Amino acid sequence: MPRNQYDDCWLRYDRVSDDRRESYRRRIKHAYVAEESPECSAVRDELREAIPGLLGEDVHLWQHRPETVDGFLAIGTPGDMEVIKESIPDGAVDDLDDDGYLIRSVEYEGQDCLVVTSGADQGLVYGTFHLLRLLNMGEPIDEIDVREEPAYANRVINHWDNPFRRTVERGYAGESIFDFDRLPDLRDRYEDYARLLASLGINGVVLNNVNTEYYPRGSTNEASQQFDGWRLLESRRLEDLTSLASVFRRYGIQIYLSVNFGAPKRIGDLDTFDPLDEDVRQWWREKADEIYDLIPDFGGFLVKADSEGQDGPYNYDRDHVEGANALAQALEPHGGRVWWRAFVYGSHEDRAIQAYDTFEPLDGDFAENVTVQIKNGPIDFQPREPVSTLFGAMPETDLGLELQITGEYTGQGVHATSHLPMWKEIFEFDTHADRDGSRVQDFFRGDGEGVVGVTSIGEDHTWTGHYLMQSNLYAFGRLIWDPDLDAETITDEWITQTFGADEAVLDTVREILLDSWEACIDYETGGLGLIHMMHNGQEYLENHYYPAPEEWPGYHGATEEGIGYDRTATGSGYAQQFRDPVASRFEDVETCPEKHLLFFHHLPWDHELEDGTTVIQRLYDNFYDGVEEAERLRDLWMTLEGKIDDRRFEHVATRFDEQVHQAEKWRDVITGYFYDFAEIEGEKGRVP
Ligand code: GCV
Repeated sequence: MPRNQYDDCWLRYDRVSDDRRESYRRRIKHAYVAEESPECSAVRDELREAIPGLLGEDVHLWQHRPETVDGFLAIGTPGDMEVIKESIPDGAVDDLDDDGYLIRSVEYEGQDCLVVTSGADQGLVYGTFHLLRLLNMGEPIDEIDVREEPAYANRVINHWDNPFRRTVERGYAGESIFDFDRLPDLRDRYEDYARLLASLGINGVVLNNVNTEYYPRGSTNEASQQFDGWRLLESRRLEDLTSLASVFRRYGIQIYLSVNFGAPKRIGDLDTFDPLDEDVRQWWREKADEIYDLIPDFGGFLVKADSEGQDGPYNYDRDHVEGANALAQALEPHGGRVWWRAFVYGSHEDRAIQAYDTFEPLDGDFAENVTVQIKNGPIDFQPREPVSTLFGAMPETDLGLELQITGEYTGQGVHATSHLPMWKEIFEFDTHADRDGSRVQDFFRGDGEGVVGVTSIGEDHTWTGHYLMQSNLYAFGRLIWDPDLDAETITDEWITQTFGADEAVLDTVREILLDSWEACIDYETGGLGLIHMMHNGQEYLENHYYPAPEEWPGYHGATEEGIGYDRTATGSGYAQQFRDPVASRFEDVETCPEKHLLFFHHLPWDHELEDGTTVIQRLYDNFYDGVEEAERLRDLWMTLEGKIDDRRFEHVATRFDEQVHQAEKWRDVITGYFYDFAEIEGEKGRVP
């Protein structure tokens, strides 16, 4: 049973099998944990939580090295403990990152021990969670020798939570977990959330939505404003945040805020927010000083500027460098960082080319503590997009990759869509840009760089609105700790910790998750690179769920002659923003991969693909196959009845029915829409 009214996710700590229990007991029933830091107190709490569940008995936590017991677990830095200093070779810890750690089974003065060590307390938290993951999965620990460091220095979650209203933009799991109005009062849920994140190695959380202001369509009236995250920079709100920061601090997680570029005017008493105005710059400096007095380990600011109604430097004819650097100079004395988003619109008819056009010329001009945060694709988290052309194009700038954990366009937490295969595809993509490796995953490894994920967390008892979608949060954290982990390994880890070790459950859930993304691509887009065919409803927070290709003719380009968007040199030129050989591969219709074909090319409906099938027939086929695949995944889930608890079984089963229903709807609406243009019947009865 979960210890709270909400789910434990992968930190279930269920009783291990009897044979494992004996070997675990020998080294873990007693634990000796360094005393000093907040992180070490979190480690102790986690052991108190985990070990009784796993072993069925309490752990004995020692303040001093236990001499009278047979074996024990020691967690600390070499400086903390003699046992570690003596059992880990000199220097083994010194060359680790602060977040890195070692886990070793050692013999110490005739005792069977287990050591978790690091050069810094932060690494001890990660090392402990790693060990607990092994126990949760029933892995052997008698001959264990682990050395780990994260691939990226910054591993950050972005919340799109709207303070004081408790809504979450593109969140599908109920209200925001953050009750900003009641801070400094804390909720149990904050700590459990921090535990979940730390167990994955996440080290930063942006607490609020990048949209810090929002007016309903057609209105600019202050009183009608619906989002007011900008208020978090008010002095009394900052004071409230100190308690939340202290919860995350214990787990080595820094907090950040999304800030409104117009804050000097909105919150301060200035009549301008021009980034080159000295009073404005001073205002930001004083604000930063105030924040760091309260929260010394504050991470920094995230900014969405000059995009979708947010204020920015363009208000004063300044550019993004001038805007970002004004905030950066204020944070710099405190070690803080500005994460400046590259998600911008502009005058171009093709939105895809905008970010590159805007940001690439600015390479080298951003301050050292600015990171340009770039979505994985040039449009907006569509089920599949080619990667952003900015990756590899700004060698003199710190870059951050923004991924979406929540599923704005992949079923909105109702459909079981694993994003992990998509992320692997993105990470592995070879840009042929000149750096120490040219895959997308190679561009974020500097100290001021990293990967961020827009989260799906909410008040729902599942945290993510769907039990299976917890896997996306898990996968995000594990992948950005180690991008070389394969999708099967990560998925298996999640399933085993979440549902137990039953082989049938493991095989079935793995198949569902790993096949789910391609299914979603097929039934929502037809699998040839089309995007953006969803309904843009009036309810801002709830739209983008249903199909409505008629609302976006400019994105899919359907006409009586053909379909697709010409992004080659004769069209918008997006293909040309890549380097060769990538540019020429996308440019040429013969070499462009089928999965991106209609993203880059506008083709006649009867254009023949390599196997002789026409474009329209392939679209029909893929939409129909997508629905059949959704049905197959549902049927697979149904085989688990009785093999997992009823609560989770029923919850997912109900959502699968809705998923199949929606998949049919997407198929019928979009194939019907295409048929009206093409007037070509589909083969095999695959016609609307
Ligand atoms: C936070 C898309 C989404 C918006 C989101 C925006 C962004 O437009 O639909 O909800 O706003 O991207 O990433 O800033």
